[in-house]
Amino acid sequence: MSDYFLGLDCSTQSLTGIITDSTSIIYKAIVNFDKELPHYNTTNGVIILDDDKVVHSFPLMWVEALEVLLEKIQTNISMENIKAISGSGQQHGTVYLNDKFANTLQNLNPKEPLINQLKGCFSRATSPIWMDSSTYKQCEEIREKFGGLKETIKITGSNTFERFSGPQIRKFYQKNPEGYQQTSIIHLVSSFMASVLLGDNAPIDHGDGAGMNLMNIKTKKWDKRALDATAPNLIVKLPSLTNSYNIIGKISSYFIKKYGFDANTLLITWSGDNPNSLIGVGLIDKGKVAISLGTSDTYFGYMKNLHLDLNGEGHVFGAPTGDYMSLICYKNGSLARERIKEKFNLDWAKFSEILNKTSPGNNGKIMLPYFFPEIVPLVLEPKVYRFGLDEDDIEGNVRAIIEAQFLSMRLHSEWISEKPKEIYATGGASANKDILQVAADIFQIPIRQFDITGSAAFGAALRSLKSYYDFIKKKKKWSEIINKFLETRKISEIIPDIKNKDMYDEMLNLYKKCEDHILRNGEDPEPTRKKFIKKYFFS
Ligand code: XUL
Repeated sequence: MSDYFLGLDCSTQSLTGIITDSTSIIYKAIVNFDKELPHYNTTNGVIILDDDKVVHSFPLMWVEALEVLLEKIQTNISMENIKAISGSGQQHGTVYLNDKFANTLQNLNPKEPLINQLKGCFSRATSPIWMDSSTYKQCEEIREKFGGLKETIKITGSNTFERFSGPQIRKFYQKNPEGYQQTSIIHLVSSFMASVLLGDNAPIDHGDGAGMNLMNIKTKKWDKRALDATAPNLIVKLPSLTNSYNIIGKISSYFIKKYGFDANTLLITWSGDNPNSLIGVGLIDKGKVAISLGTSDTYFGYMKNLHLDLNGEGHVFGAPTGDYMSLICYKNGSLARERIKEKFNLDWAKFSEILNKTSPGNNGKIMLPYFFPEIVPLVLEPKVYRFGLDEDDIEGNVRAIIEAQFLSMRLHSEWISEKPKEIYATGGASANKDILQVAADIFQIPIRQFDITGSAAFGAALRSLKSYYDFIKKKKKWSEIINKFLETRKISEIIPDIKNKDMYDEMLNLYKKCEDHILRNGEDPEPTRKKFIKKYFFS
């Protein structure tokens, strides 16, 4: 009988489950929220409240999705073979629960669906998620209480960000003090889902905890200054913090009785999707970074020693290995690419064909693609800016959005001092070789493309495998685990075209000028753009 390991990923648009044995992926299932749970009326997994800055989702929908997913898994897999489970959640999202939560979890009835039993446990029906950018005021207030930008970063690993949990909690406390009062515990998406499986309140790990502006990045404990700056009496409403590799208990009897799990199935701490992806793509040493092209686009890397971005655009989180990771996050990821695709009625094949046939550098046509409020650089009012680019120019717009995304990543990742030798690509759009070619050319670094998407769920499965073998005293090194899987996986490498190097070095400077002009009243980029066009496109 093989040992199986289950990794779950509760992301913005779907819940994914990946089951592995100790060398390969055995099974994968997905529940898409919009399609399979249409009664929540979400669009891309979210609902927009009040104005487009307030973006929430339904914690009960995630719970319902868990049951739909487990039914799918149950019909395909022998559940009793699953030795350990871990998981991943979209980062920063907060779930507000009342004093019934723990007791309800401890007494779940396997004959009743989870949602019927849990629906009375919320002190707030919806959860603000990472796409929410409505807490500018709270970010300013908290940063001021910390003593400014640099102090905030030194204490929590990041500037205060609109989507981070601390500012979101402060907003809830200010707007709805009664609701805050009735809240017994505030979970992250990751610790909430882990609690449901555990049948009790689960801890938050150092990876996801660092995305709250509440955890001290050096001591990895809740920071009193941060808690005091955020909301009163917060310490009693937060779960404990723990290492991502800790075993938090065994699966609750509800799941044993209903889905046939073994009573000894171990539950490993859940973490955020980005820390899980770090493991899922195999970033366990220095010199490599990953780009994840999903609902959010992220750029992240493993970090042995703490190195902060004192300019305040990047983040440092705990890594599942117990070390650190760097991260920058973009809201204008796949949803922005889709805006362009839909505007011109293209399918992805046609989109790729255009990318392929248009010239690198786009004849000097540039876009700043803020279809949605942006995190890096901070843009609160969405607007798309075009330089020398007509709104109806299909080819120009297709290339401009992709070039803008990677120029921005190259520009804003410069604080992560070490220049990577290789970039690993993951996320839905990483299946597209033409998009990755643009990335390789802009960074002038080879890009490795993997044959599976779902690196967060996969990373969670690998984390559960590692903790299980550590537990049964058959310790395995991370490299040993990851290399076994890599052997069975098809990986292709996209090589940068060296002849585009100088042009993209100069275009980076031009892109920065465009950004400075729009966002920081910098000088007009037109003269530089004209020179650039003359040098590279009219010879
Ligand atoms: C990271 C971030 C997003 C979410 C959703 O800081 O906000 O990547 O984790 O994927």
